[in-house]
Amino acid sequence: MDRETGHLPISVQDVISSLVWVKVIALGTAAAGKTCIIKHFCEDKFSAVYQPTVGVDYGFKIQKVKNHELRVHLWDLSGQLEYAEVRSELYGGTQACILVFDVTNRNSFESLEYWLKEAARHGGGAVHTVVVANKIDIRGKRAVSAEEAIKWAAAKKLKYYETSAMSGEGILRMFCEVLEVASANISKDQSGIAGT
Ligand SMILES: Nc1nc2c(ncn2[C@@H]2O[C@H](COP(=O)(O)OP(=O)(O)OP(=O)(O)O)[C@@H](O)[C@H]2O)c(=O)[nH]1
Ligand SMILES: [Mg+2]
Repeated sequence: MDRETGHLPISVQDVISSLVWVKVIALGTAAAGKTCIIKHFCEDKFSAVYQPTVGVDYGFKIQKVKNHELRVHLWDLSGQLEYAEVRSELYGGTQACILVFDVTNRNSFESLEYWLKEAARHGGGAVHTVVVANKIDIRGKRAVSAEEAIKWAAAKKLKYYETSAMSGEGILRMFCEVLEVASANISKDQSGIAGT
């Protein structure tokens, strides 16, 4: 069989370097729904049983955004404060951050400031970050109004989304918009490097 150089039109190396890899992290108070949001996005599944993330969980999905197939790595960081040291190792190389709170839990909303500060301390401050108000399917128990959360996000210059990991409402749209910005930022960085 002919295996001379040039036999294949594109080398494996060219294919690998043409792939776009995006690292997304999920942050927020324990039980806000980070794992469920990621599970819904990656596997279209939901579990009502709470299994706290021990340190970190991980998800992967190939997602088409604007005709590009993105390799999306989702690092799902535990919201338990005792895992701060584990999280501190995982912020590097991040392109996007979803900051999740539970609309039925006021403390999870009031803790967003803490999560922003933790991310900034570990170099995650400059990444594309959005606020995600989760569990909007639980009507009647809402402890944080959309109006208040939108105002907070706007003051921080962050985009705001509402989701339900149970019904799936808002999840695909949120991830597609986040990935569109993150991948555009990667392209800008790469063209900057090429131009130097
Ligand atoms: N009704 C409803 N329940 C949800 C939703 N998202 C998550 N839950 C439930 O909330 C609980 C916590 O969800 P997780 O996704 O494990 O929370 P987490 O943010 O990953 O928590 P940690 O891993 O401890 O940081 C589970 O019992 C889920 O079933 C939602 O959108 N609607
Ligand atoms: Mg979790």
